[in-house]
Amino acid sequence: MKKTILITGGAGFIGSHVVRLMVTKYPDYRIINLDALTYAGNLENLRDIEDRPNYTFIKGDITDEKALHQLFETYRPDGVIHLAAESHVDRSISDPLSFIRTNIIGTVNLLNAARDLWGSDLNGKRFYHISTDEVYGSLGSTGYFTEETAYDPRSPYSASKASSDHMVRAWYHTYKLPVVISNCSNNYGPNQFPEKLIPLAINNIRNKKPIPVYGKGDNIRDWLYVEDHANAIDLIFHTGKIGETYNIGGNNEWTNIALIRKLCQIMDKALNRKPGESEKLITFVKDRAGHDKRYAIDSSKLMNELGWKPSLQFEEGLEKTVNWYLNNEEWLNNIISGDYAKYYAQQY
Ligand code: NAD
Ligand code: TDX
Repeated sequence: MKKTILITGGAGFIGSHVVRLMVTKYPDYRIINLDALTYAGNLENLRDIEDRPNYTFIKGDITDEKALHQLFETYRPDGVIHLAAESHVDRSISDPLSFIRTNIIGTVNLLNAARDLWGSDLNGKRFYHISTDEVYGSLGSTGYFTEETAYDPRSPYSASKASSDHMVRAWYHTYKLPVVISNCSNNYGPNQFPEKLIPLAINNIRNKKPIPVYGKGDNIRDWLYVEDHANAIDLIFHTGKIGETYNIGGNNEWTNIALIRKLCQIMDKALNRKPGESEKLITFVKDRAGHDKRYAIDSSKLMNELGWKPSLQFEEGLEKTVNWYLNNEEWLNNIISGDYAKYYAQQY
């Protein structure tokens, strides 16, 4: 049977990789990409696949309950892969309400729309919610987040994602909606908006501007190449068990300062600069409020039960990412010449 899959947030960073994977790997699926095209949404991310016959883009906002119900009635999706969100921690500190609206209310609207369309006809139906490891809070120097770790979100962003995870589980238990959830660590790769650490640093190094490092640069993140996340999403969507949660991570922990130094080395080479030249741009700035110290994910459930494993070594992934940004300067210049400049001036 031909399936219709609704992907929300497909014009964003991770969503665009998921849309591309689904459209090209499953020509029999009809892929509907619903995205509000906020500052983070960019249809340039999907230019190469936009003419595929199994792909449809719809500009729409998940906070618009009525429009969402109409869309579900019209396209009657069998599956939902929900990525639409406000995703940047620093923006959540200055404007928490937009995170509450999209991440919590938007998610509940989607859950209701799926529940109302599917009713008791749940055969082949699935609602897949994409979430983050930040819901688990902050680790000390040892230990890992597992699927059993208690939720302890610290930022308005992570609290809104934690809340949406709880809503998804509530719809599973209360309305028997066939849900699955995954919580992933920090992603990096092509198409990431340059407010996030890695593309921000690449952009600033390229323009010989200071690289802002929060606090002492000793906070730790676990980095995963975005296509490895997209592959995990494909696997979990098709083979994950209903009602279950899967953690996804790269087993790849870096302090921010060590990561920035590595990036500087790669950029020196790529731009034919003298070794050590880009490192001079490193500038320590005021720490992020409530800055989580360390994230580290235990993905053994996903690896052992579903057979997933990341494909790229970090250095290789970083080089690919640097090359993508340097070869797509127009993409980057279009972003940094718009509202981004205003945002950046307020941040640093
Ligand atoms: P992003 O900010 O790059 O993209 C978000 C997309 O959602 C954009 O295209 C935007 O236009 C769209 N959107 C925002 N509000 C909307 C609304 N109200 N209605 C419809 N569309 C809307 O985000 P990302 O980094 O690609 O993250 C995607 C998802 O993955 C999010 O749910 C995020 O919490 C989760 N996640 C991200 C990471 C990461 O490292 N980036 C890690 C783990 C989980
Ligand atoms: O300029 C910067 N300087 C800096 O030191 C920025 C933008 C960040 N940082 C630090 C803060 C973090 O410790 O780098 C680390 C990474 O920061 P971000 O790229 O903003 O990511 P993070 O806050 O860890 O959250 C990301 O990973 C989990 C995504 O934005 C979330 O959407 C995802 O859920």
